Amino acid sequence: MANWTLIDKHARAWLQEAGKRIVSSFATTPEIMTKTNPNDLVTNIDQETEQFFTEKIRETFPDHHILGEEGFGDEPTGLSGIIWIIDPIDGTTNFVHQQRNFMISIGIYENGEPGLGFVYDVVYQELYHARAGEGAYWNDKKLPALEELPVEKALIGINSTWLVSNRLIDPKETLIPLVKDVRGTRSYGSAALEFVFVATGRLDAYITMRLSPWDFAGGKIIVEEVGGKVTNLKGEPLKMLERNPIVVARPGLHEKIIQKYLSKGL
Ligand code: 2AM
Ligand code: CA
Ligand code: CA
Ligand code: CA
Repeated sequence: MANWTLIDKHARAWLQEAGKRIVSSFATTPEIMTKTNPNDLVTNIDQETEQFFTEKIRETFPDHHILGEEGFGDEPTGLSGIIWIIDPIDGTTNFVHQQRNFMISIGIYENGEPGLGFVYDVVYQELYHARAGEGAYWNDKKLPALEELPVEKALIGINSTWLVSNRLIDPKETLIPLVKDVRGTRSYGSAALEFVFVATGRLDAYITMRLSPWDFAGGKIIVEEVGGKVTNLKGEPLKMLERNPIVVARPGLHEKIIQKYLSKGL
């Protein structure tokens, strides 16, 4: 059984240090590169931050496994043992264009079961964290359990690209009717930020068609600790080592969004 108290202590210290380094990097221009397409950015700061965590973890917990977006981890093929799933900068486009609205996201699992979740806003120094079974926190404030809310009163996070025709969902029968029925929509450009906004009640739901494990691993633990639901579009559990379409929401609202809207397009 993992020593979660010890892991938590180190993870927090490393988050603080990594955060300071990222903020100091604002003094210089980052080196911006593209990955799969011209809008898929990565910078030397994403890479250096992931390397910082992988070095610390390997030094302190040599038997732990690491899955990181930028490839400095060990590309685990299974979920056995303790695995750190790391996104060094979630919201790289925001990092490059805005110097804010990006997060460090870390989810730590043991044999596929949640252990610790961290989403850290390094600019505003706001830490969202959860330890499985012990609740979730925004800095030192314990977050209350999420309550139900009707669709008509909901503020939902959704990227407008999913409302135009795309290869993953037909929006006509699903997302467009949902967007018409809700109170409002928002798009923040960082999946981890949108997850913790659901956990704090600043958003009531977040829907996205394709997230990788590092985008959701930390936020999922935090949302579930306050009673929020995190599934694929059919209400099934996420595959922790694959890309997934995702709906995150308050209890009740989650089921309603799937039944009344998303199931119409499946
Ligand atoms: P990233 O910044 O770590 O890449 C909004 O773009 C959200 O989707 C961010 O959380 C972003 O994470 C994630 N995302 C996943 N795949 C992406 C891609 N190919 N291009 C841009 N953003 C991507
Ligand atoms: Ca990326
Ligand atoms: Ca990401
Ligand atoms: Ca990233």
